[in-house]
Amino acid sequence: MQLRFSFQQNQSAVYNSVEDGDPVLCLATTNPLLAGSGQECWQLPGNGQFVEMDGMWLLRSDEYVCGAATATVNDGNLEQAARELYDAMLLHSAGYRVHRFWNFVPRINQAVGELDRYMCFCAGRAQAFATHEHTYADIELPPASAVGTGGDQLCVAFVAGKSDMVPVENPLQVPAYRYPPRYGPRPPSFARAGVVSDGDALFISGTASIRASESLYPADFMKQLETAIENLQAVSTAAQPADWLAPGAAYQRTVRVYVKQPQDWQRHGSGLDQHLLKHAAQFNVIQADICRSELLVEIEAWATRSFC
Ligand code: 3EB
Repeated sequence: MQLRFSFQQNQSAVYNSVEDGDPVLCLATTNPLLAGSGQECWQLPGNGQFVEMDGMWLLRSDEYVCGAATATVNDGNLEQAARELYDAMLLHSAGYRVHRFWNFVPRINQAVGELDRYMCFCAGRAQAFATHEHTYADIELPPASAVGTGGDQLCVAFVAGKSDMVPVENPLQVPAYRYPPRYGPRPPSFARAGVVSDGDALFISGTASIRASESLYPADFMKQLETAIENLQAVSTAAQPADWLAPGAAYQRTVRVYVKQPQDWQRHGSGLDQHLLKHAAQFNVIQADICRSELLVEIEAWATRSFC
């Protein structure tokens, strides 16, 4: 069974199909592709069954469940929609451990009264986690990413498994779930990374130019890229073994880069090509707004010892 992301599509949507007998759950988004194949595949062991529940498509086997959904949102209903989608994901992953969440928020930087859409999204997500706090205390939150997308579809996806996932924090950053209130009434609910204990896999959340809780180097793409990479290295070091992302290591890597302004990638992307992407088994660079308007780039990664 496979969870797949497909970028630069005409509209955001969830599709399911069977390819050579293998069930594929696909989240398509409109985010333009700047480099890479345009697809990211998460091959999961087992032969899952499709189930549709609460407006969400799930693909489920004994060992794994993944899910994806979209919901039409506007300034008025985004918080509630985020809460409902997270309620559904937490409900339908019960009995498994969520290893990773993904979020695409339409016009993520747009102001909503005193707040912005990302803060509204965080509020709804935090409310859903609060109702499941017996399973998801702050220190047990899974890795995630949350970036912008076009149109009006809030898109979410998750992977959960029976094996445990141990969250990892970045010593250079305040845990996101402890961000001070100036970043929004409810802090973001995610861990910087996670190690799947028996799966030999490391998930690194979306990682940007943030130290402690402050954005560094507004308007300087190269410095932001450098800071994001230092953060990637710091969190990989915190997750033992430290060499998960090193070029020669025995891991297959999937890297996804979100770039706000395509011209930044065109001018400066080659540095990243050498540094990180050249050694990746699959990678995509897609255009997306980042959750704080001053941030220009965010990088996430997934390293596995055995790539199916
Ligand atoms: C940050 O570190 C940058 O809200 O799920 C990165 C990863 C970011 C996940 C989320 C947000 C999220 O705060 C943004």
